[in-house]
Amino acid sequence: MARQATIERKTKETEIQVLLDLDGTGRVTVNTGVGFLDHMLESFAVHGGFDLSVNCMGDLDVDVHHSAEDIGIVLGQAFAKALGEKTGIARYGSFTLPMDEALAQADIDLSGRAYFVWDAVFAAEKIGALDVQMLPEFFRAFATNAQLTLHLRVLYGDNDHHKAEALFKAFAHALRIAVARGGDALLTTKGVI
Ligand SMILES: [Mn+2]
Repeated sequence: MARQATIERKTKETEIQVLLDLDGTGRVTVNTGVGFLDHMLESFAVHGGFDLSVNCMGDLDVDVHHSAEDIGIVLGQAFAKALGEKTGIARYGSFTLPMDEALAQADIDLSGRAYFVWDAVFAAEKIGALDVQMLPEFFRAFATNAQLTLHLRVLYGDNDHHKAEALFKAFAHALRIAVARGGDALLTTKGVI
């Protein structure tokens, strides 16, 4: 069965369309109005092996807060919908990814329970037009709406662009491992995840 989903969400702050295919080939179209966020989401899709289309018309005249958070919400919803019943998936995924001097780590359990742990320090307040404070907000929104346990760490690094990009790529690779299908079993003693 195809593991794909389309979600549209419209509020007074943002209007977002997301198309996600977990078994894609890295076909990516991202237009959020925030260049650095486009760059991160494109990296996420390519490294996750996903097809991804994101369109966001947000109130960027206020700031990037609503757009970044709401994209996290809709992406998380699309992920949960695309993943479906979880039969046969690896469930767990961990990946440590270097980018030059920076090292980032992502650990995932597609547990059905939303939990988010963030351990990262950045030097600047912004990367491009993206407020660094919105990085954990984006990932928290994704984890909450996808109902997954997500731990993200930057172990070390100097350059904020590298640290953020290493995080998105580590997240993508960990997710790719967790959603990989290997059989018909549901990896739980509980009967449901
Ligand atoms: Mn880059």
